[in-house]
Amino acid sequence: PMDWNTYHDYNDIEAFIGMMNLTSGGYLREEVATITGEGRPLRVVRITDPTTTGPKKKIWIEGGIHAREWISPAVTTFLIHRLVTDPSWQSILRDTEWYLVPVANPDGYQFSFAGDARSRLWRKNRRVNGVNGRCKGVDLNRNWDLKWGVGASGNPCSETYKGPTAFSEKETHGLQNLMRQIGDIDLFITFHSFGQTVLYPWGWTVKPPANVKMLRRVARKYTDTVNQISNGSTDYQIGGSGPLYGLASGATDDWAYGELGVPLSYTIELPDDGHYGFLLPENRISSTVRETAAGVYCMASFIANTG
Ligand code: 0X9
Ligand code: ZN
Repeated sequence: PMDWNTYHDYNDIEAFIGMMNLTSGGYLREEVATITGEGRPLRVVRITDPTTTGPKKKIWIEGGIHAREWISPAVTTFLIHRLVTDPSWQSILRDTEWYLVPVANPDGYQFSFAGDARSRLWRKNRRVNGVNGRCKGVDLNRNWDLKWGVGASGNPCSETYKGPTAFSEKETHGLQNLMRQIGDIDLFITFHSFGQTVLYPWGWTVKPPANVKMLRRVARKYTDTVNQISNGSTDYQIGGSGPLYGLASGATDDWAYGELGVPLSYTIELPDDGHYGFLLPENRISSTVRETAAGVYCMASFIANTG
């Protein structure tokens, strides 16, 4: 069964989704965005209150696009659990529709559980590149079709390999199809680690986006909540991706913002601040997922209550 005191591999997460589906009383619907190169279904769950209809605000949450960032799927699975089982989260489901991708990179994520030091820090998917496939994997967060290629690598051996073409990968291609079908998404968040930052577009340029004021305002709702819940121990910085992390194109957030037109699009770099980095200890999972969920709830209720 699922818990938030240990990290769980993709098999556990799939079993958890199946269980949530059975117990959700029609609140949860499973979709498969694509089948990955290694044959895993890339699962997306939709959660809403099925008894209320009419236009609802749409929230898309992506996790686990980078294999080694294990706290990210911990957060997305915790959000699913809250949305399905916590009575105080039920009312927000009358006005919102959630799409959650617990693990956007199932093959890479599963590989990172192989048990040796080299696989634990894997980032990309597991595509076999070139003729002999000496270097595996495409960085799925450099493969989306917005200014594809800027600040990304053309070398298959690089950690930030952009792939042979934009959307060359089953994962990104399948996810963008589903996102386009769903259409007018109001809030997009992708969870990464580490660094404790809330990043908004753009990643491909240092120029600020048109609605930067609003982007910062809604980011503050998240950071203020997390700060409060954690008694001041988890503090986040807010800024543009390009200025704060360096130019990098082909990420989901820029595509959602620039191509799909999602007005509020964020990359949240989860704890910690760099001491443990990707190897956040298991005894930090529980507090991290709790404070993160509170921050997301605050953003979501703001969305639910505006125009
Ligand atoms: O570089 C990335 O893909 C993200 N950082 S990470 O350390 N988790 O790899 C940041 C992505 C920020 N967004 C854009 N550059 N568009
Ligand atoms: Zn990442």
